[in-house]
Amino acid sequence: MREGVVLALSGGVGGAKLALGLARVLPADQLVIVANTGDDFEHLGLSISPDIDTLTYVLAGLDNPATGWGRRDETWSFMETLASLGGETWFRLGDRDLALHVERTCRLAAGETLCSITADVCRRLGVAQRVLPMSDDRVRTRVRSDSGWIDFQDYFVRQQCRPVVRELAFTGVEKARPQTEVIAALQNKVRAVVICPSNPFISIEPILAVPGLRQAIAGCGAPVVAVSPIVGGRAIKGPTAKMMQELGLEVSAATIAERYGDLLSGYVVDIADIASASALALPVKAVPTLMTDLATRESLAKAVLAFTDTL
Ligand code: FO1
Repeated sequence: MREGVVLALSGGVGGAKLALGLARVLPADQLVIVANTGDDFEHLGLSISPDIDTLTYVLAGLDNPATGWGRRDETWSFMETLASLGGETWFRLGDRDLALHVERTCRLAAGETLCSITADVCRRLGVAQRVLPMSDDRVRTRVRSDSGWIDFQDYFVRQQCRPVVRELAFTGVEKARPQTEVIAALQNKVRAVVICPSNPFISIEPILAVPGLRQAIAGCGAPVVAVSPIVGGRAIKGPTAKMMQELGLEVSAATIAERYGDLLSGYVVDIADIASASALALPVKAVPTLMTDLATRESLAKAVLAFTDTL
């Protein structure tokens, strides 16, 4: 087994599931999770980082199991009162979750970096793994639909992924610097880079688009393995399959691997998709990839790590 840390790239609810599986099978100091920040946005005057928070809550065991985002055991007095005042309530902010957004907003305004704030929140919530934003600079995913460009959360939440996606853009990414701790981890001993089963277009490609990051991953000397978010030709959650159709791509596990191109050393697909992936010119491992509970999160993590160790 190769020495070093496992670096996981994650965004959204699906990615956080495998991140939790990896966290349960690896010592905390051997797992570094790089979070997508393209979903971040300013809303109600607050700086909101959904993919960082989803990862943090899941690793802290505070996540809402029904939605995958936000906190469990929430109360909604803020939202109810905001509604009575005519405020915008399409993006649901629970009372406890709200405190994190307020605190992050204050600390960002005081000049603290997103990475530093995230590390402190993780420490306070008892998360021992490192959750690192892909960059401390502002990157914002936008979607071009038939009625023009819209911000990601407007597309994803307010319009519930209804608009047809013609194009995606990660505004600001050209000027974004990769988070220094991510680069440092990649220049240190790396056992494997795991691309979690997130939506590639909105959760992983923003990370790979940060200048220098894709090259640092490709050059880290460790295998890079992606886990397919498509199972049996379908996306488990979210707009991945719909986006693929709208972008004119075949909805298959193979298409995702082709999207990542020569970055991949190997690819993990669900048993249902082995035929689709068999035509790929790279090592493929077929295992059950549906993560319905803690045991399947752990077993997938173990299978992925065992596979990376063979590459
Ligand atoms: N997703 C929704 O579909 N509806 C919501 O009201 C919502 C609120 C929300 C609040 C905090 C947070 O961290 C995430 C939240 N999400 C919500 C998820 C968010 O849209 C993420 O961007 C998705 O999980 C995709 O990454």
